[in-house]
Amino acid sequence: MPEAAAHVGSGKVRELYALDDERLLLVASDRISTFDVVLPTEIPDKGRVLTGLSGFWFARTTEIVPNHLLSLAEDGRSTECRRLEMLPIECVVRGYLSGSGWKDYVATGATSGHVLPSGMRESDRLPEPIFTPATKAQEGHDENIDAARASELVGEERFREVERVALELYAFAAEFALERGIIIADTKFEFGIDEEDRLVLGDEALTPDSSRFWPADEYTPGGMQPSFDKQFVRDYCESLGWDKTAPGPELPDDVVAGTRARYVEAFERVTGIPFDDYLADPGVVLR
Ligand code: Q0Z
Repeated sequence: MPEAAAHVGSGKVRELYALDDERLLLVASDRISTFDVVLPTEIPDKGRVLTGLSGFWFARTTEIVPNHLLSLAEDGRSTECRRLEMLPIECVVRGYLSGSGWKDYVATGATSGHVLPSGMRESDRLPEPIFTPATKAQEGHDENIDAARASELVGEERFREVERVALELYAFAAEFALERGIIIADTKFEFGIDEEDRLVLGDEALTPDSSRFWPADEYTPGGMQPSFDKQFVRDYCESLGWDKTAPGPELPDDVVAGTRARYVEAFERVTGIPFDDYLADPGVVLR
């Protein structure tokens, strides 16, 4: 990283630096969060898996929408990107009924204004994918909002554009991943606007941290599905009877190794590229 890069933001597991007025460096750490708490134990190469997967999707979706990626750094965990004016909404697409979508449905029969068929079970596939925007909460959880509220926040024309683009990105990626044995149940995109007023896909995209990845061969609707990547961590934490407040527990070596293997498996299944090839040259995911 250049000496002069100024730190401009921290996420739970990522850091953001300014390279200059037009460029940012997005760095994915090996930290892992579960039940909204960052754990003291890292998962080796997790940040590289997420950065490589995002880069892979960015390279394959440019015909749907331009994105912020300029280059992947040699370290495999850092993305040099264009600085955008980020939209103030989370652009969530759901193909399956889970998480806050399921909660909303149980309470009201709808989520983000989409009235859903009666009798749906947790994790059921939706009749068609739906766009369920949410506010960006500074603290606590994002709140799902309807199209009218999202349109107030970004403008009606921009809302229609992000909805169309987000649904198109999800349809492409969900079909691609399902052919490789992974259900992308839902995903969150973050878009920005460039200096020419064009919509640009930013942040990370279609990773297990911004989406629910489920193993397709274990899909059993009617309850919660195992997470492709984090299930060992969740099961271990549940076995401790931890109250899910910070600080979280240290992870034993076998849970770390099993979780790292699942992240690497997700990378290799989706991309078809051996992870060692990515470590040797991150640019391999862009070709
Ligand atoms: C992304 C975030 C992280 C903390 C701002 N291309 C862009 N242009 C302008 N802003 C952003 C991006 Cl990606 C941007 N975030 C989310 C990431 C640490 C916050 F690594 N915030």
